[in-house]
Amino acid sequence: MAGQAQIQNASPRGLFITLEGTEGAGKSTLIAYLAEMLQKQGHEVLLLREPGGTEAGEKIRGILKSPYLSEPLLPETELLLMYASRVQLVKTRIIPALERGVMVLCDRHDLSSFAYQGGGRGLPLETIKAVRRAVLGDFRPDLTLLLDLPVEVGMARVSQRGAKDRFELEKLDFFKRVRAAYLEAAAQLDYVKVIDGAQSPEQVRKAAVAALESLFLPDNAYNGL
Ligand code: Z5A
Repeated sequence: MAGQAQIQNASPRGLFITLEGTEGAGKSTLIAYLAEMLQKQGHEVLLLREPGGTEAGEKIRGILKSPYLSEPLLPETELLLMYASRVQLVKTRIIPALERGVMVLCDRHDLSSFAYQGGGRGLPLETIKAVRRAVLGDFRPDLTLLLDLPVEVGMARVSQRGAKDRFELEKLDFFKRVRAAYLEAAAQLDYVKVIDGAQSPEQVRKAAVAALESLFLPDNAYNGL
């Protein structure tokens, strides 16, 4: 961490930074590094994950990840549970923290729904956008780091883990559709920065820090948030 550029936020409002990617992309690894870096630089940091992060959200996470449901969850049910968890987190944790100047880092957010429930499960994007608009309005991250890598590489990284959850039991094709949907969405959203997640951890960290620094460049649309 020596020699790291100082991430300065001139505004009293905090920044909302989210990490996205398919399984084993390295989100949890990177988010822990970024949280520590920002804390060492004197920022107050709130580390969250989706689905989850609140009492209700963690219970919803349990339902969503359980491989033991005797009746399959409909894609629509899955989508609404994701947004139920998300809106609870955004309104009770994220927005109040941003208003206090806290740097909020979240492992997955909205883009996951477009990738998994849209690309993976095949729900129409208009349905997802309508749910999003209804509960979150215009709220969105200041920066999303999408760790992109071939799904086989991510799967190989996590292959030694024990019992699989409901998502991890999906086939390769599902995750390929998820990856494609992520990249398609990223191409249309200027706050999403795609990082090659197949690089070494050190290279991934450098690219992520550069993206954070770019939030504060004078010509950046989000400068001075
Ligand atoms: N989901 C959804 O469908 N819709 C939604 O709206 C939301 C979520 C919000 C949550 O799973 C599931 O919910 C998720 C999508 C769905 N399911 N899937 N798949 P989760 O939170 O339990 O799991 P995850 O988000 O997929 O996390 P993960 O599998 O642990 O991946 P990761 O956090 O990106 O990876 P990691 O733990 O940082 O790294 C994995 C391993 O690779 C680990 O051993 C590291 O040491 C190693 N690693 C990390 N970086 C590198 C590099 N650069 N090189 C080599 N090795 C590395």
